[in-house]
Amino acid sequence: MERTLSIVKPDGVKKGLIGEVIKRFEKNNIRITAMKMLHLTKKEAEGFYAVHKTKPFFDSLTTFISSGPVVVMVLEGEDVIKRNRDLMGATNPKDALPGTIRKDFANSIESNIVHGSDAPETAAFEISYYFNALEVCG
Ligand code: 3AN
Repeated sequence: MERTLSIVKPDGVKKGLIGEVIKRFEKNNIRITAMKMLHLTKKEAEGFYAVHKTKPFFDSLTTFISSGPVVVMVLEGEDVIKRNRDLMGATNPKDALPGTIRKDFANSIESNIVHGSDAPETAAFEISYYFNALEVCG
């Protein structure tokens, strides 16, 4: 059994897509074991995206993710890291396959509706960034 972190980003919340994203998880047998809404400060966003600190898009990315409320969730299931990323689609919505969340709803590589951990190590860090052990039902 694997865990991953999902975020409905500020553009997803503004477009009214929280329910749509959750529906896709539930339809695909992905269990939600923790969930909350929060509005990150710029500093909190920088801590979360620290791996991208040297990238040219770091400032813009952290400004965007702290621009409004987000919904963070822990997802659980077999092979859930990959299965969530398959549901999300490619980072750039132009490259995303039909039927994926990003193809269906995202505007750009930055405003791309959802985040999902990309490996077990990043999932562990990202889950612990938002949730303590008591907050994850599992
Ligand atoms: P993903 O979210 O698909 O795992 P990452 O981890 O490569 O993608 O990038 C993290 C976030 O940084 C992306 N979700 C996207 O919002 C943003 N991002 C990635 N590449 C670019 C880029 N070239 N220009 C602007 N934003 C980017």
